Amino acid sequence: MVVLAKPAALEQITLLRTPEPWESFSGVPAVDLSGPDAAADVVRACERFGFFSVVNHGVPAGVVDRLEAEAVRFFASSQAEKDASGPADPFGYGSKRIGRNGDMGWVEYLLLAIERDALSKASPAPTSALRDAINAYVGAMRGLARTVLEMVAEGLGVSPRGALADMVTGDVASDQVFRVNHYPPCPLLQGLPPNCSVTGFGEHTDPQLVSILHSNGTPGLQVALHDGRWVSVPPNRDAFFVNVGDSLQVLTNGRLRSVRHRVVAGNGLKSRVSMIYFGGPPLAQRIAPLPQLLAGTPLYREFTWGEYKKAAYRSRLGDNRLAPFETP
Ligand code: GA4
Repeated sequence: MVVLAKPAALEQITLLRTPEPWESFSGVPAVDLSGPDAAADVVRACERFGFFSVVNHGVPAGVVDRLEAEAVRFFASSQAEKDASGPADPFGYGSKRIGRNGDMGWVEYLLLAIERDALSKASPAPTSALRDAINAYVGAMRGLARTVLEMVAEGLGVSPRGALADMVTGDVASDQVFRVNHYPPCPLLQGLPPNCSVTGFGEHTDPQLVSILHSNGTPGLQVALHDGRWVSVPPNRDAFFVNVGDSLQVLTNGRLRSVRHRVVAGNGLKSRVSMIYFGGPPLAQRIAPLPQLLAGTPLYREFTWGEYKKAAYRSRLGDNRLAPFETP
């Protein structure tokens, strides 16, 4: 982090030193979901990084392109039109403010609740074209989340194979969230050193089991490796990126660890647009290390997803939210 005199509009947003181009990380595993070793590859990637991309995922490009185009259209509309869908408390349009506890970023977004396979009534989409595009996209993400979680279970030897996937895409209504982020270039960075970036979305881990991200091929996403080093993730429009979330960390008794990640905004020409599906379980779901994965002592005490979610929404973005749930 650098300390510099900065424009007033950035006062509450942290400036970062951008990794140099050679710090762009070529080691993010790309898992071929259609390959014979996919389950083992998924688990290996989850263990090493808590983060990987998936290719040959079967999601039609049209579903992605359609939502991206609708999202671009929405973010290009007037501020008054966008504000009519806000504030994001908890769902709707938000700008710069993230959560309720003072976190700020150079980002605007739509944060929406999903009920089963469609936008919930608590989160009306600004236009019917956007709503239809989101519903089609979320349907595809549920399928992808199911595949990935089944592979995690298979690769770890958890049975039945659907044990984890059912928590997110099973019969009981689960707690799924969908977010579309827009990171415009930051003109206020002009005049500051060229390797200076502004925080788009501050570092954090995702509380759910799994998150699936797609971006429009613009850089900005960074992940923390297990040794604490931050690296830039090379963008790939044709892939989806999967994050291990805190709940999966607990269920696997820490064998898989949630990945700390963040987004930096630069002063380049292109906006970054990302869309993220967060797969959480039903509120009443008990989260505890799975007996099948418990060789020694449990690292976490049991809690419900509702309990964890409540605690998460009281925390700051960068907090270690699992610490209070660790066993002594
Ligand atoms: C991080 C992952 C998801 O984007 C999110 C975020 C949520 C929000 O934006 O309202 C939180 C954040 C996220 C974790 C801690 C709390 C809640 C902002 C924040 C400071 C939608 C989620 O589920 O948790």
